[in-house]
Amino acid sequence: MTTHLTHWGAFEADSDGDRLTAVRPWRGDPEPMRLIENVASAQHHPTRVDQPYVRQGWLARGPGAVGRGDEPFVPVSWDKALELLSGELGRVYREHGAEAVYGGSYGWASAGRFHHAQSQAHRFLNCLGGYVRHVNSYSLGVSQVLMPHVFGHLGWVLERATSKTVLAEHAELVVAFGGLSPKNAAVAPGGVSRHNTRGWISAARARGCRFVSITPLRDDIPAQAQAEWLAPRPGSDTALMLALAQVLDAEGLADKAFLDKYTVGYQRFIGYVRGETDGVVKSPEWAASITGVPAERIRTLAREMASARTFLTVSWSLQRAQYGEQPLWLGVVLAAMLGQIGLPGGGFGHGYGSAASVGEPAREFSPPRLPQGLNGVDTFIPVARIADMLLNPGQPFDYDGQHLVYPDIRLVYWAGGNPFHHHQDLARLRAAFARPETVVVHDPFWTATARHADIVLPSTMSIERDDYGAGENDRVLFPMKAITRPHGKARNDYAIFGELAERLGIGKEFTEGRTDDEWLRHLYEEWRLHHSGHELPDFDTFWASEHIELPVPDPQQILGAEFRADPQRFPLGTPSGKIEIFSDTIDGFGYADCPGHPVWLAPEEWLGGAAAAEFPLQLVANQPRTKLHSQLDVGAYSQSSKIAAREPVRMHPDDAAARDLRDGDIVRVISKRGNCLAGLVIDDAVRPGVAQLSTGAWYDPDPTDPTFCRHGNPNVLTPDRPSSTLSQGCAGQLSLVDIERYAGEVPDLTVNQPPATVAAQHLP
Ligand SMILES: Nc1nc2c(c(=O)[nH]1)N[C@H]1C(S)=C(S)[C@@H](COP(=O)(O)OP(=O)(O)OC[C@H]3O[C@@H](n4cnc5c(=O)[nH]c(N)nc54)[C@H](O)[C@@H]3O)O[C@H]1N2
Ligand SMILES: Nc1nc2c(c(=O)[nH]1)N[C@H]1C(S)=C(S)[C@@H](COP(=O)(O)OP(=O)(O)OC[C@H]3O[C@@H](n4cnc5c(=O)[nH]c(N)nc54)[C@H](O)[C@@H]3O)O[C@H]1N2
Ligand SMILES: [Mo]
Repeated sequence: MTTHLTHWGAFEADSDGDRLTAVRPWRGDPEPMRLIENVASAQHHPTRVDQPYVRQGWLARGPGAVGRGDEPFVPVSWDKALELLSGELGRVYREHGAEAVYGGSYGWASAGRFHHAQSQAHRFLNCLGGYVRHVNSYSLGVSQVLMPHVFGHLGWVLERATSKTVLAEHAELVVAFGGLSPKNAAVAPGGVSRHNTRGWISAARARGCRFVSITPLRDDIPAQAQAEWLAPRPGSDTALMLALAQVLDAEGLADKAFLDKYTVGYQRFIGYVRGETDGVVKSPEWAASITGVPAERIRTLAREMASARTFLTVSWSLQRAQYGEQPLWLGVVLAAMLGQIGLPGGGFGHGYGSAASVGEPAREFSPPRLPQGLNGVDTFIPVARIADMLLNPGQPFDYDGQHLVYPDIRLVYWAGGNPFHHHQDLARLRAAFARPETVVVHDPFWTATARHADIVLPSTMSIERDDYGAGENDRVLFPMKAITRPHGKARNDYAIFGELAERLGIGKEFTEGRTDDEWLRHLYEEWRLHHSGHELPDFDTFWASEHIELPVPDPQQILGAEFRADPQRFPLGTPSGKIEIFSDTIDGFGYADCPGHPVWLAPEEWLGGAAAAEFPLQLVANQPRTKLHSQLDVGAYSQSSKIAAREPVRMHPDDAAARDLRDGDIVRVISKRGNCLAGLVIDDAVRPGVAQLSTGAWYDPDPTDPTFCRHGNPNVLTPDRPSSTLSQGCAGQLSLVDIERYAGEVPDLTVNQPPATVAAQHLP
């Protein structure tokens, strides 16, 4: 048995050289996840890319967008593909410069430190002179920008987050905005060794800790929590939080001493809460009308929070929405008003149910990584502005106090991500992808993005190559030995970039003369030398081992403990060094959609607004339970949750009855931007008025209508609208929709088969 690491956990497997013959969870994992079942079942699926392909029209006519996403592909040899691609890269860099290449290549790719596709792509493009990059992530686009203004660098907030073991021992009340989703905590970037969500929650509960889960879905928290479920209208948490602040203030429950010593700007904020600035007291009654949560429960919850050791956590999903700054900022403000930041079991957290890494104590140092080199281009975009960039070259936009301009992109290079999964308003993205002259994709699978490319190069899966890996904040470093040969003619991204680099005359810079095996050994030994004060085994010993453990200096860490002890010596990473309840910096930007302190701003699409008259259901497009994003959607576990091959959509029995819908119906989900098919699951775990359709179903557009996805990708429905001018982040979590029974004959899917191909000799 060989041990292997994925973003969703470690497993052990046997193989016959070509396929995995037996798979079982890594024996060290106390709460293994069924997502590992997707790997073996997807490996040789017909949608694996078996060899290089070039789009017919691009091959026949040269660079140009006409036919992209529609035309068949021509299988070509590796030699031919690399010749064409190196020629095209040479042309674009020569004629238009590095600023014409978008190489952000956002996406999760696979676990493994060396073969990390995005790092490989960045290193390669940097050797060529650079590329237009992206900043921030789809995950945390708001948090990454907001937190440094109000609480400190996000890396610090996440890495130094209070340990789950501390919460298990000390918290008396956990108030979880967005829940503590066990499906999400299955995953961490780079891998998870020991899943422990149910463990820490059970331990806390056994000690009498109470959980309040504030979400539209009852199952956003494990049953072990025995949580109270409050379900405000999605997008209205800000109002609920303001009312909690109002009660704390009005009843003298706010910790004045803490606020004086550790925060700035409280007076201006609380003036707004009291209604001094706009004449509206943000009372529980006011919030009840916005959120639908009874005023009395808001009032009593505020009192309970003030009288217990209370931990307040905000999921990442709350910030992946229009005005996503507000609930996140208020989470910090409420925790400051309770005065428990830096105390065991109290304070603030961000994403305890969003990823396994949050609440794992920080490692003393991180595992080896591939150096990416230096980017010769300064131009960047906030990651979720991709369609805006491609559609609006030369146009100005604002971001975090900066005035920026969109570049004129001629070539898009993607390795390790799937924008036709992750971006919003996919029909608009398709129009944007019709702008560049050339689109290049490396992927193991025929994803929708690969189908919208001109040159498609087959990458290996991580089980087909040697690597090593450890997840974010995870103390276990695993050797990840190849378990099988590569599928078909697939190659490692490193090998592809290495060959291209040779042809482009930058071979030495890119490879430094090393094979992949030599890189693994080199990076490891360099890293070991760098940390020579620690007992790290040599490479051969490590490679022969099952895993090694990295040192963790403070397993019982508490976010903000040093700051609490000595705010002068350990200031926060904010301009004032304190918690900024009012931010002069943000106020100075003058953005109407994110003023200087948190406020209630009604989103454009929510159940309390005018748009709900036409589209009366709030779609929650959250992360999928049976896969990671779009990865291995053809795998067995992902397929087991489909209904007639469509992605499941869940809704409340009352909403189903009002539409005369039955469990298992194929329905059409409709928004202002598009529509998709889905299989109906009726479930009272969903708040009335809400529909849940997770992301991840591979986009299967109707050939005559790209706004219609036959499979159930919610991103044909979601708006391509930024969180705010401040962060320009992804706001894909929420959208207004309606749902009806699908009247027509249910069309076949095509995305579960490879795209049409034509042989080279049939070219015009
Ligand atoms: N509506 C809505 N949309 C969302 C979200 C939401 O909440 N709502 N969430 C957003 C979030 S948080 C995220 S992080 C994004 C995720 O978006 P992505 O990270 O783009 O999604 P993945 O499906 O993980 O894409 C990774 C791709 O890499 C490929 N791959 C795997 N291993 C390798 C490799 O070794 N080499 C190469 N070349 N390719 C490889 C996989 O096959 C897959 O196609 O989605 C975002 N989209
Ligand atoms: N199984 C699995 N796990 C994953 C991933 C995956 O694809 N699959 N993706 C990983 C990635 S990249 C990321 S970034 C994280 C994302 O972590 P999150 O962003 O936290 O995850 P989501 O599933 O998008 O949302 C969590 C829950 O928030 C609730 N919610 C949505 N809108 C609102 C709202 O307005 N108010 C309140 N109170 N609650 C709301 C929804 O009920 C939803 O189930 O998950 C990671 N974990
Ligand atoms: Mo994410």
